[in-house]
Amino acid sequence: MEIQALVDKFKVGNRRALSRLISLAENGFKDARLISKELFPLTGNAYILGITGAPGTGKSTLTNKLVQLIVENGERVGVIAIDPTSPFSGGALLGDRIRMKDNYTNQNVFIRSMANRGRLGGMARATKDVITIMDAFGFDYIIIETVGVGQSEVDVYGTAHTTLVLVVPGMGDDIQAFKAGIMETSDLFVVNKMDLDGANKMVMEIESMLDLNQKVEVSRSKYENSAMEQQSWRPPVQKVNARRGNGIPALWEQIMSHRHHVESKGVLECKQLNRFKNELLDILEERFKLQIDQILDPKENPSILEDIRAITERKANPYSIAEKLGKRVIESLENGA
Ligand SMILES: Nc1nc2c(ncn2[C@@H]2O[C@H](COP(=O)(O)OP(=O)(O)OP(=O)(O)O)[C@@H](O)[C@H]2O)c(=O)[nH]1
Ligand SMILES: [Mg+2]
Repeated sequence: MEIQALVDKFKVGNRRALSRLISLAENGFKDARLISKELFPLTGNAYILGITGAPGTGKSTLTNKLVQLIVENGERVGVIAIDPTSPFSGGALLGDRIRMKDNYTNQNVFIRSMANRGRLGGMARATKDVITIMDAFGFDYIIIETVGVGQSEVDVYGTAHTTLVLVVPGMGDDIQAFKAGIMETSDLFVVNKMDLDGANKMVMEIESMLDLNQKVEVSRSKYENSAMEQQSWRPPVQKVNARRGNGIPALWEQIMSHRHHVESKGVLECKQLNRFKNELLDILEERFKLQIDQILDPKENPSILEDIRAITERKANPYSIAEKLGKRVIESLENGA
């Protein structure tokens, strides 16, 4: 079968097979399931970096610099750009490609942009499959770049080992824009564009926010045990100029020191717990949703029309019909439909 043949090529390092498997996993739950079965056992070696921040803060520029550094260290890196500002035409995606061009043909680098199909959880189930596939391919690092708005940054934090949040000078005035959540979803703050006025002010504002945050009760934490993580790790704040590369080696040292923290203090177990709990939720949601869609589709299930008629004629109520359909969803899941 096709997937098996691709997997065989993938295992000997064929990049086209890598690309193709990613597309298959992105496009279909069933293929994703088969691919995971083949490739998941090969994973667990990649270190995952998340990079979030508002549009235009320099995430792609920074990613490019980190990619260069990783490759210079003799290691391999996969990049996932989630929801570039304009996914299908011109703009950001093209920009991303141009900025990342130095590395584009390099065998040790693989870059993939993906649109986040408006899924509930922000970062799609598919993104997690792409991580699995890249990890199995043997990348030492996987960098996930995503615009830090709403759910996606929380989702990245729940998946990555180390999450960087980018800010730029001038954002300081609306420091309130840092929702309470951002403190809990950052391992490291990067003040990019340090060549612009106000970089030091920005650093100070973040530091004082961190001071404040340490006093906030830990019970608000969205992540199990993350209170413990947060207590023993105060996110450093690093100034950089991602365009010219200033501060990048220092930033890398901070990342490595967070990596050391993660790997040495049982933090990894907490991260894994959250990460795979989220992944299971994504898979289950999608699995159930597919089945529910089928049962509500008159082409797949003509009797749904009678059920709805019964509701419109007030012979049944929506809850009783939903209960009946729910049982059918579970039956069809049990039959492996
Ligand atoms: N002055 C200055 N400009 C920078 C720096 N880093 C990046 N830029 C510029 O900021 C602009 C946006 O950079 P990107 O890397 O595309 O930002 P992004 O966060 O990836 O943007 P989106 O993916 O669209 O959200 C580009 O014009 C960069 O050249 C910096 O350190 N200083
Ligand atoms: Mg970008």
